[in-house]
Amino acid sequence: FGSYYCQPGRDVIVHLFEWKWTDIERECQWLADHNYCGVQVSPPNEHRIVTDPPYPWWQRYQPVSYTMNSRSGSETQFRNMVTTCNNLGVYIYVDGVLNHMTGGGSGTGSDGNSFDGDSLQYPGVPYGPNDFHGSDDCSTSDGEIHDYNNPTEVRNCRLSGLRDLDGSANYVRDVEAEFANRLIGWGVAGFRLDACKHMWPGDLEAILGRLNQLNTQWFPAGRNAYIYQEVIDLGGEAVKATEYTYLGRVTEFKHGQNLGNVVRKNNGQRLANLVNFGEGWGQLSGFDALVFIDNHDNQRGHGAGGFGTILTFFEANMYKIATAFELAWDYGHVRLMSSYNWPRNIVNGVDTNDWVGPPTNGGGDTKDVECFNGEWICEHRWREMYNMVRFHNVAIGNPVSNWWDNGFQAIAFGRGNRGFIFINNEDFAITQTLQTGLPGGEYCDVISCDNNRPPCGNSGGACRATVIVNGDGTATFDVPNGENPMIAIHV
Ligand code: LAG
Ligand code: CA
Repeated sequence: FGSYYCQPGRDVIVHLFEWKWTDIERECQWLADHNYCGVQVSPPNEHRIVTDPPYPWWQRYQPVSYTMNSRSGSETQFRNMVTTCNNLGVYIYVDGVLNHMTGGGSGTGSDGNSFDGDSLQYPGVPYGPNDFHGSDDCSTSDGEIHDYNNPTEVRNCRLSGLRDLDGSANYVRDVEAEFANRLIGWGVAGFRLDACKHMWPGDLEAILGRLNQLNTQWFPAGRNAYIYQEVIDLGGEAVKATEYTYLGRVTEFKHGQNLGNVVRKNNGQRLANLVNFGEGWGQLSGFDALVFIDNHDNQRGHGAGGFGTILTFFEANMYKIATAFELAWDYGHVRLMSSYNWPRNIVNGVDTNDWVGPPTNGGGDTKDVECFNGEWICEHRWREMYNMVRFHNVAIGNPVSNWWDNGFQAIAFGRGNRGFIFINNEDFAITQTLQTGLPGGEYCDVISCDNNRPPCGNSGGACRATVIVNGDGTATFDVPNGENPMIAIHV
């Protein structure tokens, strides 16, 4: 389940976090035009509606049933989105929450079904007490996970009070597979599976073994859904990411942590150290890894966050440097984050507004997306990002070549005869002649310009000088420091 299907020349997926289905449906044309492979969407099934705090984003990680009315829209809107996007060759990856249901308390979910987390009743599924882990398989006194050195506790006890499903039960496996197969039947291409550290690999294997193949209206016959499992493994815990790689890809949280530390120059880190980035840094095999600079959790200090480490749109310049490296380098399957703004307020290392949901029309009613209005950030629409997505696509299949560094914070490398990038994270500008490996000609810097070949486009005046590659492949780079201190060229 670790191989994914994209239109030729596309590879990168983007998480349109908390976007409504109608907005994603509209965005797919833009994504197709800019060569994105697909979209990760927020959990589409019925969830708890939390009012204290008011309508946090995390209410969607408390399933109430597997029916399809959520904060992002209705079943009809979801299906229309999948159809439209698939017809454009942009595929949909669903965030699947299979480990648990709600926390304690009772109420009505986003699709009108009742739930009672205290008595473990979820009639909309239906699930009852027998479908959950209990004191027979979780031995902590309060039923919570405390000891991350105890794998049984991590899998069978509750994560933050969330009612923990018993994935060894055939009924639970059948219900979850039926849900996934319903989505696959509508044309969904795969799943980000939430909280896999808290599920037994064998239970996941049993659920995945029940999955249908992708809908042949859009996909070649015999294709499996693409599965990437969320396992936070920064080392030092009992559960390892490598326990899951036989099933599909696994989120590599070390990737964004390492790149955040390097670009921030934490602990004397240098860009030059990236020469063997990836497996050489103790990360998963690139063929097993789903990689990202930040995700919806760690950008706000949840799940493996760290405000001095993880880069986000709040530190746009460093974020663009890290993302440009990630997209130019040859490691892992890249997922970009597309965020909404919120009043981040870090007090003693905690964001007091870490719960704040997407822009609303009042209450829990999400506003339509309007990129760059101060509310929706749309990182995937930043020129530096989508032009580097293009660089990435053009470079597929070509290993890193012609590495150069100054021993400190300046590096440059190519991808065969396809592309070349220079990143200057020093405090001074650099002029340097290098072998690019590219065919001779005139290239535009795609970090600052609209096009890769003349006419470069002025991109609101940002466009910098073109780069002349000589017949022997050499070129002289004048790379500024400060804002966008990079030059990237590609065929
Ligand atoms: C994940 N991956 O493993 C998601 O990426 C992450 O966003 C989910 O947590 C988590 N696992 C469970 O699906 C999020 C928030 C939590 C929130 C949880 C459930 O990070 O903070 O917990 O979703 O909504 C919240 C409260 C807790 C409370 C719990 C149960 O913050 O204080 O105990 O709900 O009521
Ligand atoms: Ca569990």
